[in-house]
Amino acid sequence: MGKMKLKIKFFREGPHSTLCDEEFYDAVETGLDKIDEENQLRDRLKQKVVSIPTSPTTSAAKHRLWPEIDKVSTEQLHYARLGVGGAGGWQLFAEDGDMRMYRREEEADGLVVDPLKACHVVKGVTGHEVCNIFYSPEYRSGWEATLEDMTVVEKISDDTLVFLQTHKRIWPASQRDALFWSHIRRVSDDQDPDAHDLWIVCNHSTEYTEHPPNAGKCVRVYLTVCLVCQTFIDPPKEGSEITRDDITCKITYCSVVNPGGWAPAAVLRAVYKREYPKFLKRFTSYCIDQCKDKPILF
Ligand code: 9M6
Repeated sequence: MGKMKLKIKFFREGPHSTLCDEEFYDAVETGLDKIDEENQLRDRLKQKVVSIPTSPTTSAAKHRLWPEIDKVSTEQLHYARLGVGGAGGWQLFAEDGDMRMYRREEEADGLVVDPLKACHVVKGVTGHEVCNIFYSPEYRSGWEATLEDMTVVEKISDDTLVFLQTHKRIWPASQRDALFWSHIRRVSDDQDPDAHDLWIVCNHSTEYTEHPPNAGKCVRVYLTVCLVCQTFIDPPKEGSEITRDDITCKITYCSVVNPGGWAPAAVLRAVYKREYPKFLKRFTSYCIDQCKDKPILF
C-alpha cells in the first residue's frame, strides 16, 4: 500500500471529520510507522528503570474493589478457556507460525468494540514467567510499543496493582489513556492434579475520582484483557535436568477495548488488524529474551 503524504490544513476527529476513512487511515498508518521507528531506536538504547511506589500494602481481599477483581478474573479465565469453534462466531483474521488471532465484530453505541481472542505457543518460557512480565510494571515499557507513560496509582497487594497509562497519540486520532486494575493469580486444576497450574493476569478498567476520564487531552479507553498461560514440560531424559528446550507455554490472550470516543469503524478495524499481531509477537519475543539466561521460574 503506497503511503500518501496528505496536506490537510483543517481536520477534526469525530463524525464531522473532514477526512474520509481512507485518508484517516493513511494518516493513522503514517503515525503508527513513526511510532515503530521510534521504538526501534529506543530498543537499541538502554531501558529506563521504572520505580514502583512503596506505599503500605493492604490485603487485596479487604479492598473495596476486591469483589469485582475476583468476579471478573474468574469470569475471564472461564471465557479464555472456551474454544473458538462452533457457535462462538470467532473469525480467524491473522495467523503467523503458532499464533492465531480471532475476532468478533461488535459495536456498542456506534463504537467498534470487537472482542479479540488469540492463541499462541511459545517455547522456552513458563506461564509463570510470561504472566509476571505482563503484570510487572518494570517490564511494561520494554514490550508495550504504544505506551507513552505509566504510573501505578495504587498498590492493592503484591498481586494487584492499579495502573494509569497513556498511549502514544496516533495522529489524527486523539491520544488515549486507560485506568485499570491488574491482577495476577495462579489457578490449580482440581480436576487434573497432574496438570500444570494455570497463570492468569486480568486487566479491567476502573474509576478513581482523582483521575476522572476525558479531563485533559486524552480520551479514556475502557478495556477488559486477560492473559492465560499454561506450561507443558517434555518428559525429562534419564538423569538429566529440565532445560528451557523442554518447556512449552500455551498462551491465550483475550481483549475487548472500547475506544471511548469516535473513530471510523473501518480505520479502527484496520488498526486492530495491524497492531494486535505485532503486539503479541513483540510481547512473546520479549519474554523469551528476558528469560533466556535466567533460572526457570516454574
Ligand atoms: C483504541 C493492550 C496493558 C497491556 C492493552 C489498547 C489497544 C487498539 C488499542 N493497540 C483507540 C487502543 C488503545 C490496549 O494488553 S493490555 O492490557 O499495557 C491495553 C490497551 C492494548 C489501547 C486504541 C487506540 C485508539 C489496538 C486495539 C491496539 C492493539 C494492541 C496494541 C496497541
